[in-house]
Amino acid sequence: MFLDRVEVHVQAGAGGPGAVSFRREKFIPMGGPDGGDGGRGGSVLAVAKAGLDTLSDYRYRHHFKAQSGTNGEGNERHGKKGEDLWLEVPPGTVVRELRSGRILADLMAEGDRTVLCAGGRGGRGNARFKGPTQRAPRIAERGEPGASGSFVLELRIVADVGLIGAPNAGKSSLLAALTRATPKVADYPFTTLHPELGMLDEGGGQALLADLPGLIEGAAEGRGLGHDFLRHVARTRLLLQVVDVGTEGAEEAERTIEQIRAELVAFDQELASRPRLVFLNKIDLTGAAQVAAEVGQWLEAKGVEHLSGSAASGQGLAELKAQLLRALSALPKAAPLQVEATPEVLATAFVVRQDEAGIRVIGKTVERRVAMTDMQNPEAVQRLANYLRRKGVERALASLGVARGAEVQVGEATLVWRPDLVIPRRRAGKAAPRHEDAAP
Ligand SMILES: Nc1nc2c(ncn2[C@@H]2O[C@H](COP(=O)(O)OP(=O)(O)OP(=O)(O)O)[C@@H](O)[C@H]2O)c(=O)[nH]1
Ligand SMILES: [Mg+2]
Repeated sequence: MFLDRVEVHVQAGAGGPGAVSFRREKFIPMGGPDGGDGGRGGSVLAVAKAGLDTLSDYRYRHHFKAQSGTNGEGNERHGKKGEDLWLEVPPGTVVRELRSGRILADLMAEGDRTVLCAGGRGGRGNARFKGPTQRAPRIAERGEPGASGSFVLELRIVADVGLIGAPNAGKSSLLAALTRATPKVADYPFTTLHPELGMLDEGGGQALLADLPGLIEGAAEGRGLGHDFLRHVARTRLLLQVVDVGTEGAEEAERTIEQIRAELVAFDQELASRPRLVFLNKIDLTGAAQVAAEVGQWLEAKGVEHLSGSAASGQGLAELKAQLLRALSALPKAAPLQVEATPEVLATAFVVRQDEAGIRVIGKTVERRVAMTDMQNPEAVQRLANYLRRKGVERALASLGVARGAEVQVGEATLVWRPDLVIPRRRAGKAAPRHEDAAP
């Protein structure tokens, strides 16, 4: 079942409490403090996973909670980290804060990920409170509570080609003929109830095609089924308008072409300039070739690119495939939506992306913070590292398996990923085991 908008309520794990404990040795009744830190709570993250094309996993389950960290123990044993919880979503999922509706992240490409709620820091054990005046501290911290929040996940399909047209034009038939998808095809309007994807794979070229429900006059105002799905059109690079010239006369077909276009533009002005290719379909039917020729001339005069053929007989499809791939190769990839960060949501306002160009952290605030850091100053770099850790950037990177020494692009800057840099140093002189929950 297709589902393209869900609410989720998310709770990150709490940090475990630090321990109060003293070393016990023979003949020494009370040794020094040795209580370890609590483990960090698990975070809740969202990641775009290829192959998913609906949010239906979230139909019945809306509440998600990551594991808490466990208690620190004596002998400087630190608690275990809570496990992170991953919400897998289809590429093209936009994450919004429920209350404000603000966009936190646009997980457009496979593997894009963001932290929804960061796990709490583990409490420090008493071993860390030892000082010149306090030889036997009996205090330890409790763990920090995990962050919680409510979000809207909204799918906006990212496809290369959007198939649009009136009901019954043959959009689903064409998707089936061009790809391995098996959409429902039937001789009545509104057969397709939700977008369906198919991959066109031809001579080394690839394109993701989205078959959309039929559009009728008034769709932009909510008539028919099309309205809910018009926003999926918005993220396609090329529109393939399918027209039935087998059962419609030339004049009728021309009117339909205009009408569908008017609906798109009424929904989103920007779609007026979206590249468009018209496919005059059902040319196998009697008299259709004549109608196609007439409509073709009319389109020619308007400077609209067009082809004719038949989804049923396969006529003209090789040309259509070639033309689609050629047109796409000249078009830029769709850009992600702008993050609408505010002070309350800054913590989650970034996306980590890994592609041919490398690893990139995208997010206004994070980028600004990096740009403002004086990289020559070790203290400033340390502060930046702490910030990145607090905001969950470090976890998102670690979850990608980013190797030590790898380069990470943040805005204009290139950072060298060194996980140990972000761990604040312990008090000088004491060689304590390194632990991720250590804090100054
Ligand atoms: N003769 C002929 N029939 C076709 C062709 N393409 C589609 N059809 C028929 O037209 C009818 C509608 O086809 P669909 O592919 O379901 O049309 P659609 O545009 O997806 O329709 P909706 O999903 O309802 O908007 C079916 O009966 C198809 O068999 C074609 O090239 N030639
Ligand atoms: Mg259909």
